[in-house]
Amino acid sequence: MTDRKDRIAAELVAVRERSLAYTDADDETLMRQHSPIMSPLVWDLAHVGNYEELWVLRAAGGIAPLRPEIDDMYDAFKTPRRNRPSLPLLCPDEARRYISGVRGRVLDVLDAIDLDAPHPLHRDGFVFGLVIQHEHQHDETMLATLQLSGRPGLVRDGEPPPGRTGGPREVFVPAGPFRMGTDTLPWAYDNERAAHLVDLPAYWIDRFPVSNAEYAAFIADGGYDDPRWWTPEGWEWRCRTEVTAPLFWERDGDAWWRLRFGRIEPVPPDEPVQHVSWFEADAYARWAGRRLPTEAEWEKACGWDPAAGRSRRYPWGDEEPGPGHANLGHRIARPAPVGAYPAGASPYGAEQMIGDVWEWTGSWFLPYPHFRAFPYREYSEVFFGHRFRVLRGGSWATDPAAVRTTFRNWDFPIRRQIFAGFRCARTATPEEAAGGGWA
Ligand code: AVJ
Ligand code: FE
Repeated sequence: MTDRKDRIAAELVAVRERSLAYTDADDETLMRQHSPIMSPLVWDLAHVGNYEELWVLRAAGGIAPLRPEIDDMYDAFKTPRRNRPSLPLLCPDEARRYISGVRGRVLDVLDAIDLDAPHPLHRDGFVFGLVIQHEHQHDETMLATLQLSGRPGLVRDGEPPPGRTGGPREVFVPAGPFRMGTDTLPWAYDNERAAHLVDLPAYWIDRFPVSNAEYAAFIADGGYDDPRWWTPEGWEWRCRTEVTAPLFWERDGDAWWRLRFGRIEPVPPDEPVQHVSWFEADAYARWAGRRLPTEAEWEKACGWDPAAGRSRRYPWGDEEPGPGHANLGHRIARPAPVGAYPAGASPYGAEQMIGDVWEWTGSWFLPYPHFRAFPYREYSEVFFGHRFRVLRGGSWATDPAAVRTTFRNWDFPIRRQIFAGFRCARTATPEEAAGGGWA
């Protein structure tokens, strides 16, 4: 095998080890639906194998279906999440056998194909990128399910690097065009294409994601009880759900505790807040006299290199993420404190844009100019419109293979089980814009 093929094979092995680790539990834990908005873990497990069968074996490899009778059950569109527990799902052992049978043939396809062929699924191993990223995305979903389950154990944890305070709280991004999206990253999704110029007025964006301490100040100031900070839909949601704090937070007098993977612990003040909905993020920003960044503002601050006139793959450059760059790949089971990754700063000086928490943006999930669905409409196209908000940057639970400066994620504005937080932005005053940030 070539180096490129070895690399793909290693990524396939790594993601499968991860999926098996999250499902190394008794059958009852795997078959149960822990929350109506999530699948039983065993559904995710068989689904990633079925997706691999559909795309690598059938579409790219021309191999006849192994188990066509299970396709509908593992098709996310034919079977909504709430119906999944009532299906005759493969039991955990059957699911593990099925996905490992698929995987064996996937490695044969990898061996046989030409990565330089003009075939759009074969070229640069696109179809392998598709299934590797897909499985990592489901692994992150499984972690959210495990968090919702309240089950202790199973989820590995580690020590976060120390945070760092001091220095500016926001960074200035001068007015001007930048190139958004990509035409060249071989494993980019259809929704990240095509690259296009976006001209933005000058703005400020937070250097770090909003911390738990900052968010607690919003709560203490009555932020959840003041409709001035909320959009009408957000206020309606807040009143109907009676939400008064991030998901998994518990109040004890003046102190806050949180449930994290089955353990109760004090809320760490310097950690980026997570498990807030878009409505809460948006309300906080208004309370703080700011707003959420647009998706374009987020991407420019994260990846644009003004000196080189090009976008970087990661804020620090094109180098693969190392442990000093960003909190990715579930090295630890939580966001690291703000300031923990100075080496991961972007050209404009924004930190922790990749990793730690997904960041809500102010934008709806819409297609870029010249969007073309590839390889199927149900990955992105059917979600475009004014229903989903864009999230950027990945979380501690996101694998490096499934995030980059151009990567777009999306969810309903009410969702809180995902590992999402946010940072704020504001439009620069004319004086600031003219003075390079100095008014
Ligand atoms: C891009 C994370 C919103 O999990 O619903 C998984 C990814 N697409 N299987 C999701 C996805 C098909 C998707 N998100
Ligand atoms: Fe899927």
